[in-house]
Amino acid sequence: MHQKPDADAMGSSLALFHYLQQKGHHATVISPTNYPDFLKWMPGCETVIDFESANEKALEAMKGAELIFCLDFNNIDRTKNMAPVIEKSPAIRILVDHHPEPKDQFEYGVSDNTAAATAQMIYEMLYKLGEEKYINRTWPNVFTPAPSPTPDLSVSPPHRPVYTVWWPI
Ligand SMILES: [Mn+2]
Repeated sequence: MHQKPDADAMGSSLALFHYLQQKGHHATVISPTNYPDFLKWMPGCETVIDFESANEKALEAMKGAELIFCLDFNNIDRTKNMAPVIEKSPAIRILVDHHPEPKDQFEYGVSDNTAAATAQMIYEMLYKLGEEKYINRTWPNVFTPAPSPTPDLSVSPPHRPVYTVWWPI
């Protein structure tokens, strides 16, 4: 996720985290910087490592990574001090993002500036993979509108479906 993460950066990252965990993978979410208190309600937020305040722990987690998912940014520079570590890592970098004009810095990925949010792309990706059964209450409410919506929201075409995810209570 990008530095000073917003609800979409944090929500999409935690959503993918919960999915990967349920599939038996070892996943760690690292934020390049601290994040605002209003995001701390999201399930799993307490496990997020702040690259600046817990630098050694973050570097240790990145050292063994086989894949680095780059969510909600189009340029590694947006990860501030984490950027050189991501760039030098032997791990495969996978982009999932809705900002226009992604840099050629990722081995794989999907960039879709018609999506209202990266979280929407994560949902669609899992749905298309037939993995929607893993979307459950461990997920943060990834479709909560960000308090400060990005300008990209205004370019989303009106026909693009926006989902409401329900689960039994
Ligand atoms: Mn964002």
